[in-house]
Amino acid sequence: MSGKEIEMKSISIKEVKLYPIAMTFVEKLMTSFGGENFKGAVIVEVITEDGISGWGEASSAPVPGYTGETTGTAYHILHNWMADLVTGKTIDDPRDAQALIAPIRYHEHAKHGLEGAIWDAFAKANDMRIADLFTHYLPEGHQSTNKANVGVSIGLQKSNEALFEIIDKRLAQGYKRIKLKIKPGQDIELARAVRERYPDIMLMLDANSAYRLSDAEHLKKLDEFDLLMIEQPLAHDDIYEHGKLAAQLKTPICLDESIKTAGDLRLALQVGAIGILNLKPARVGGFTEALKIYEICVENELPLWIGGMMETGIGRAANASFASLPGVTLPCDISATDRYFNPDVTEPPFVLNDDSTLTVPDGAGIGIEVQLDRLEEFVAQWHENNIYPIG
Ligand code: OSB
Ligand code: MG
Repeated sequence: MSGKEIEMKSISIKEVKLYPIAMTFVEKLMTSFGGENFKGAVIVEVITEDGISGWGEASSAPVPGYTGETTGTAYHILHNWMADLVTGKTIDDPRDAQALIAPIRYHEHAKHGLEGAIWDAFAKANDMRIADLFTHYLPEGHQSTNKANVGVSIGLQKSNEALFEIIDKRLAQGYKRIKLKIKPGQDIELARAVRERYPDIMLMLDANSAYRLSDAEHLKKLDEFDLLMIEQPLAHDDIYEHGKLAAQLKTPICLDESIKTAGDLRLALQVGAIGILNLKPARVGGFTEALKIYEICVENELPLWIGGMMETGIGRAANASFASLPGVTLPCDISATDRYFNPDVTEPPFVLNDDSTLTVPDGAGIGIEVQLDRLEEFVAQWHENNIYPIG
């Protein structure tokens, strides 16, 4: 019997609790749009009538750099608008949560936080892993592999020596794919130096929208470094010009910021703007949209990996679960817990396996435990530092 015939138990949402938090990073991530001193997030707890707690993470940063959202806007939208749309509702298919919150336009990270908590609660109510719940809503044959293939994302550094030191450390830890941030002035020569020192590593670059189409000649120089891909070279809201650039580069173009919906991906495929997709459930407003996008990638044989927003263990566990699906074909930006936080809000930590994978937790839902005392400490840290004012 296929999983599809299992009768699912519905959940009724009694309450939504919000925890705006600030945490310190073990290692910051400097990108072409800047860096953050603190990790900001709004942790979302959905409590069901049966007393089950589901956990989600709205992981927008304190500053509107990567997306127009901030941690503050996520709190504002969740607190004043979004929580009410699901409170008191009964859900017999977790994909229906997307429609309940659809009257609110944009605010993908906020939506992902609430939707993720509902997916977790629903999986727990049905005593199954969130990874298996994803499989339930996919065509036959998309069982979790129980592991996520992962790499690590390294920020811009002050010197090549500082960069080499971090790369050495990450390779020694066992990461088999290295992603480096670039920006104008820290790009071609940086890639050359790294490639000379590490001739055989799986290497890719992420520009976070730092270039224009008129930089095509400059970007073509990257073709000689055998890069796995270049991520989001052009504008965050562009698809058309990425198609023009892709026609001139040998290095595959991976889109990140540009793809916020399944429709965006269809358009990018149509105009030849995309060779690889970085899918972040947070960027596309949750797992329901992420599953639609996953299916489009499978149908089009588009290489796919799961990106990250430096999530706490809550977002990380869900992302690792999604990344264990077989249509995810390239190493993901989901590193071990010690690359980001010490301590995290969850236990146990994610530890890198020898084959550069993370193991999907066995437990129901996201499969790891939220540490309420630590959560409260990080809420206090947010209040004390007024890191992302909401008023
Ligand atoms: O562009 O992929 C990005 C982190 C925050 C915002 C944007 C990006 C990133 C990363 C790190 O590159 C991914 C991670 O390890 O979580
Ligand atoms: Mg990126």
